[in-house]
Amino acid sequence: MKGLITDIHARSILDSRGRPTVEVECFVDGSLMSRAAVPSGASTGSHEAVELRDGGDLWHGSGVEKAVKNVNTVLRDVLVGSDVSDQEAIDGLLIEADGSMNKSIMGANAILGCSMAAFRASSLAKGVPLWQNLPGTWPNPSLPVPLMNILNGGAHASTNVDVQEFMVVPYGFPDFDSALRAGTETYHALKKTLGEKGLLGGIGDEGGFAPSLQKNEDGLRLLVEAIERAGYSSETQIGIALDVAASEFYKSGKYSFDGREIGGADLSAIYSSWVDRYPIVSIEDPFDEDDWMSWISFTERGHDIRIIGDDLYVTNPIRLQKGIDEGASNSILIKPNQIGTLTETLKVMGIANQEGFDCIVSHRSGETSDDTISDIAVGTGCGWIKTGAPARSDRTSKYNQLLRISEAGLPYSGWV
Ligand code: 2PG
Ligand code: MG
Repeated sequence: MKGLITDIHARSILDSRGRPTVEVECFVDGSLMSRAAVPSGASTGSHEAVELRDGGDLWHGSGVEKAVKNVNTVLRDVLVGSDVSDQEAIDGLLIEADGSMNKSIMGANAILGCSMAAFRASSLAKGVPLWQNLPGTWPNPSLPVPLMNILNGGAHASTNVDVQEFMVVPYGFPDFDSALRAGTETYHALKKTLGEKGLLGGIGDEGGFAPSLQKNEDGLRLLVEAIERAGYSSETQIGIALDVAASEFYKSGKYSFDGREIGGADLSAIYSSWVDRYPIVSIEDPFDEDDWMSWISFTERGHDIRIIGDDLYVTNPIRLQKGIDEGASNSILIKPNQIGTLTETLKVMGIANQEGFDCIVSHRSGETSDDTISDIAVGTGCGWIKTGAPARSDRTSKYNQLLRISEAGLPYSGWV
């Protein structure tokens, strides 16, 4: 029989923040077929699958030698001999070899590296692009609208800005290429504006600018100014998405926001006033990951925006089901490393689709040049991808892969 996994090999490489991460190679029928690298978060949800780190002195505790060893011993042994095209069986073996509820034994970083490397290998073995090789049934493939994080705060920058991500969303364009260009021109317009205001300092973890601001709302004003300065309409062409990542500033029932300690209802009121006055298309993690009541009552307000659960759902089917049942949001962020295998990631997207939730496929703040998420966003036809600023190779690798895929003539998702 052909198409069998004959070897799996992992090593530790560096991610975009200069921390170790896992890279896995998958060999099929004796030849190297592909490799995949695992990303890593900074504002991680506490309910995510476990990323195994070594602790100790080396790499200040962030080494991944244990995860690498798990791949090169236990996981390699269970995968060798498998049919590389049977992703569900491969992921089933990986889950079984770990045996825990949260992948804490082998490490979600070890497991996801194997899962993605096998997926990439199977596409190569079949000679089809990744986006055409996703297991399952999906809406028609399309080029996703990018959520481009051009102003970084929160855990991704060393500034006073509480909101983690201010993103531009170029939805009003006929194709992906012109949307990407418009978002990128807006990024450069923002740079000019920040320079003129004496606010141009460093860059955050996702390639966006990282100024200190008097108030969080200033970020919204700056983005609208940049959109218009770049020559686009903030009413019909480019909107704004926020990732507040509110778990990062929540403690003992209070949110520490703009220098004040406030409750969920006060924070909701701030968001509502922003939605009324700025072209906001989505807000991610507006509240803490376990502050379900605030999520539910904000969603009940019925704003015509996407309310996206990231730390809330951690790409986990049980938490997503709770959110669906309780009306906690209307959209979910999808990060493969939060759950640990491709099969489970797609399962969560399937549940979301069925329930009318939108899926936004996402990178992590610690990334590599691995661009698998671009193909996942296209192949599932989900319509949205969040993958940072249009700068730094760890971010542009995803945009550049979308440019390559766009040559296949797929439609641009645009406003949906
Ligand atoms: C997020 C992500 C990616 P991190 O919160 O959505 O932007 O950040 O990877 O640090 O969790
Ligand atoms: Mg988030």
